[in-house]
Amino acid sequence: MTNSLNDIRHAKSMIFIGSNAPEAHPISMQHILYAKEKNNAPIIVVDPRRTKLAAKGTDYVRIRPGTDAAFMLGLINAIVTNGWEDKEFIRTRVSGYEEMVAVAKDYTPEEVENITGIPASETLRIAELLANNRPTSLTWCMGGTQHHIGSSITRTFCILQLVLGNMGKSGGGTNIFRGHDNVQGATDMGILADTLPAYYGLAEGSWKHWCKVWDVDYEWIAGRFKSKEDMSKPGFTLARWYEGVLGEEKIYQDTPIKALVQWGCGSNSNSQYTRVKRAYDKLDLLVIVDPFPTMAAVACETDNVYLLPSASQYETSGSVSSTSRQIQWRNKVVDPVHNCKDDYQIMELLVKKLGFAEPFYKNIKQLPEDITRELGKGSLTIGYNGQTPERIKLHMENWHTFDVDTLQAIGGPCDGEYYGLPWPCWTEEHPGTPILYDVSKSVAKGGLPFRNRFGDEMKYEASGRVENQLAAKGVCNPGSEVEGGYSEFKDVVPGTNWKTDLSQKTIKDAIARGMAPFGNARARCVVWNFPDQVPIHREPLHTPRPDLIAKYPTFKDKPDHFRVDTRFESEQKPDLVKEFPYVITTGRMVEHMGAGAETRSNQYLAELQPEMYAEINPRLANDLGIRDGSMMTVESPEGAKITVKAFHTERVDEKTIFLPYHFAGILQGKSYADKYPEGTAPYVVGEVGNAVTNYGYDIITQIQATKDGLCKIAKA
Ligand SMILES: Nc1nc2c(c(=O)[nH]1)N[C@H]1C(S)=C(S)[C@@H](COP(=O)(O)OP(=O)(O)OC[C@H]3O[C@@H](n4cnc5c(=O)[nH]c(N)nc54)[C@H](O)[C@@H]3O)O[C@H]1N2
Ligand SMILES: Nc1nc2c(c(=O)[nH]1)N[C@H]1C(S)=C(S)[C@@H](COP(=O)(O)OP(=O)(O)OC[C@H]3O[C@@H](n4cnc5c(=O)[nH]c(N)nc54)[C@H](O)[C@@H]3O)O[C@H]1N2
Ligand SMILES: [Mo]
Repeated sequence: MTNSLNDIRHAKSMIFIGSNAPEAHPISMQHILYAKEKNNAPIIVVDPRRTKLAAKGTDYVRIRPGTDAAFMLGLINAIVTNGWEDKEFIRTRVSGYEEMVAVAKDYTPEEVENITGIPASETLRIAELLANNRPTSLTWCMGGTQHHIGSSITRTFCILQLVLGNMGKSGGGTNIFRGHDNVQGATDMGILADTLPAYYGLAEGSWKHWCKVWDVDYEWIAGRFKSKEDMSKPGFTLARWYEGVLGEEKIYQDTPIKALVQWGCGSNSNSQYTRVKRAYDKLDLLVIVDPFPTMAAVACETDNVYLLPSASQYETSGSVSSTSRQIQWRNKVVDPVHNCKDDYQIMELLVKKLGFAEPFYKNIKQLPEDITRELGKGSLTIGYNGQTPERIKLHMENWHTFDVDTLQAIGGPCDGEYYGLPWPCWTEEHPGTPILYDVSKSVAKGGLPFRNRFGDEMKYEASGRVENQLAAKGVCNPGSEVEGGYSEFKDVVPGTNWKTDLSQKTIKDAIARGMAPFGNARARCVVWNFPDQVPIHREPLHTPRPDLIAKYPTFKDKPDHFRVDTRFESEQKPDLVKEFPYVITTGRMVEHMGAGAETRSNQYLAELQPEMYAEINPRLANDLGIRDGSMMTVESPEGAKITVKAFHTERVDEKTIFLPYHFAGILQGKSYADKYPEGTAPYVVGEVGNAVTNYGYDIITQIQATKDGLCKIAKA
């Protein structure tokens, strides 16, 4: 999130794309509805389903799943054609603009109508609405990401905001509502297949940086890997770990995966779950660390399964990072019940047993404070160094002194600081950065320019044009020594840069000179190392519109994509829609969480939503003889079939089926309810929705495409 939930209160308009906040982020609604009432700000909802957010919105745009990039490029086209772009912002702070506009010019409102199903007049109307109501706060969630071109789609959202000049401004920004309470913290910590903490990547220099932070010998760590090459090679992702076990697709490591530790993972969250289940069955060892036994624990046919019941968040303490980049301290409410151990204890015991405790724990004396300290020391890239446990706790104790509109403390011990010291918080004196890329404040007071990466100049492949990547003259934070763009800071301490200088002299030096350690550059519309340098529309792999494949084909197949071949072109079969004529999309409801192990075990929530179902349009249902409340089947092109209750609703159109993915305990009709250890079965079991989600993964991140597959349905 570039801004914060609270900052949405300042928006003059809001656009939500693939986000259903009343169900998935109910707390955020207090700010959204505040802006609607106070500023008369329109709420534009772009979603294939007429959601609860659409019900609270002023404008609802029904879009065909997976076509948001086309809609965004269409909005940009309409904005530029009418001269509504923010010319000064673009001239001074954006790069690759000409190259991007050259792409957007093909996305006329009429072409967008053909691709997305949104009437051309609607695209023009929404463009005008955004142009007349600046700044717009733009939010996207999983409806924007879970597609094979999810990374391109999300880039078009950012580019739209650049074109409108809505970045770095209160009430504007790209505000991606994150998932779990600490998922921002988990991402920042590097729980990904291709990065060390704080997005340092896996290159040798990154490992050496973290080895210095951890105070362990680099060569010793390197010796734990098969080879240095292996050490720098991204691992399997969570989306496709099971391919490493099954060995049915070509994998890029010597031996298959034999043991799996799942730590706080609900299991039936994986798409193509029947394949996933086969991988569980094939494992030699499965360890599940979770307060609840998950679907994996009961459906797995392997004998060697260990359930380590961990304590919950209420039984332990530590720092967590919110969607608004704020760090908060979570206090223990009660001691762990039932002799459970908390996650730190389980990890420490495991590390001890494996013989790594001595090198890794030598500087961790006070748990969990020292973990926060260690992370802060190394996470210079995103400015986690100013948020000491002492400062975070002081904010928690004095939260009543912070203003709800600005997030700034008014008087008291945190006077002038922003709540939760939102990162980057560069030093122990820094107040935190409430809005990213805001050049109206000094860097020392929480301002920031755009970051300089990949050099100071760029030559565009398509046009051959060379462009300076630094911000134009005159654009800088107040008090900046250089009155315009500048490169990132390096060699203040010889041989280091702002990201690797652990003495933090480089960062302090930059701030003392009124400058940002990472430079002052332009936001890029062209990313040279992505397959689509300027994002474009590509048809979903399993598309209901095969006539569009020729013009908007998917990518070539991608070998060794996180250690496994990933199909694109060879999976985009034009005839599939004949047998599987309906679009299947999946998502959330407010009463259940994720894979549902927790919420289906809560008697009150279970009572509110006791049954797996499929949303189906009444016209389609009636045509197929499927009565409201009767059973229907949903079948995937991969051959999985589930039977669920039909829920007639106009929320979905006549070609789309929606499934919640929170249910488990039953897989293709087979119940595992009796397999739960005594007294632990959830109140509610149901068919795993992910059994019928389709093949498909993002070309960059490999996120699973669970929002735009095809299916076949029938009366059960
Ligand atoms: N109660 C509850 N709250 C949760 C969660 C939960 O499970 N339960 N999960 C948390 C997590 S981990 C996350 S990531 C967030 C997710 O929060 P959201 O992303 O808001 O939730 P979803 O229901 O997955 O998807 C949002 C919307 O995207 C729409 N959509 C689907 N395909 C498309 C498309 O192609 N284009 C567009 N524009 N829209 C599309 C869906 O119809 C849906 O209404 O929620 C978090 N909050
Ligand atoms: N079809 C479909 N599939 C999806 C999605 C979708 O929209 N559609 N969304 C995807 C998204 S965005 C996400 S984030 C994933 C979520 O997928 P998961 O992360 O697998 O889902 P959760 O149910 O949130 O899993 C969290 C688990 O952590 C456990 N837990 C809770 N607290 C603690 C703790 O303190 N310690 C430990 N060790 N465990 C704890 C819970 O009991 C639960 O089993 O699902 C993905 N899958
Ligand atoms: Mo998520």
